Amino acid sequence: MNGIHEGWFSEIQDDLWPGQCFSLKVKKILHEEKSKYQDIKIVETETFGTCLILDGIIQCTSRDEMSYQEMISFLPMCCHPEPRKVLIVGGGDGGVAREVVKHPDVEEVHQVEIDDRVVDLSKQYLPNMACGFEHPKLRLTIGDGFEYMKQHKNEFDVIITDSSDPIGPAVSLFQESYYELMKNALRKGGIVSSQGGSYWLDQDYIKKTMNGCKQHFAQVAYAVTSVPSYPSGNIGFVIGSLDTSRSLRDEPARKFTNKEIDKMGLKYYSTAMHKAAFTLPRYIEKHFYES
Ligand code: SPM
Repeated sequence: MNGIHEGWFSEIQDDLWPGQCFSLKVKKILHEEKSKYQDIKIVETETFGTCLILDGIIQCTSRDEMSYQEMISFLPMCCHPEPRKVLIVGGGDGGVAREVVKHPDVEEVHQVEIDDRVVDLSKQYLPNMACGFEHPKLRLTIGDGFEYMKQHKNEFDVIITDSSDPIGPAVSLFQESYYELMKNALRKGGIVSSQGGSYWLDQDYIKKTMNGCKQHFAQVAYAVTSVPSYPSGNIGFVIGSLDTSRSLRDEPARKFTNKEIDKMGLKYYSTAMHKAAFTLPRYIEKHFYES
């Protein structure tokens, strides 16, 4: 059972999104293998371009990946006044690296990804994302993010965790102990941004993750973006800051003009999108911030 039936891939996950599934019509299976860590599938779809699927869950499609990769990267980088050194945990397709290196203040980007097969296959089948790995600012380590951070204390201005969903080994990336580890790897005033789930599906889980973050960070906020190929069509980021001088949900510390945005090649992120991302439906705002 590879999730493909009569030419359609269906993302069925009874634990994470029971009773619903998103399907994509598959033109061609480009690659399938079981790496040391996960089942990897890359398919060419009829309408969403090339799609990377890990353990039966869509990670990105070439049609809509930019909304996730730009927002998980530029939201924290623009909440920080001067993000010079950035760490990416996960992100094996290279799309987050591709975005982070665009910020003019960024001098060094370090990335730690556990599965070298995802990196190699992305270079082969997703070159528009994996181009992030070729940038001279980027240093990639194949290894475990927990171990990497234990050895790199007080080093980073921004840490971005581009993980899969909280099931199996990725669960630990949503827990309080992970936020403690990230806090220790940050410099003064540092900011973290992690894949946080969708408020349509994971309201209580997001609240729990935010509470874990709150134990170690002066501020925590949730920002949302729209990704049509993810279940429910939206996904958010849990953002934590060690800085108390400005609110995460106010104006960004760094504002780019639309001309600068276009020059960087950003398609989704803009200062206006940044501000909008922190605006949540009233019942969600109450649940996340007032209860
Ligand atoms: N670089 C892109 C990798 C994407 N990582 C996050 C994938 C999450 C997919 N599932 C979303 C479900 C939301 N509840």
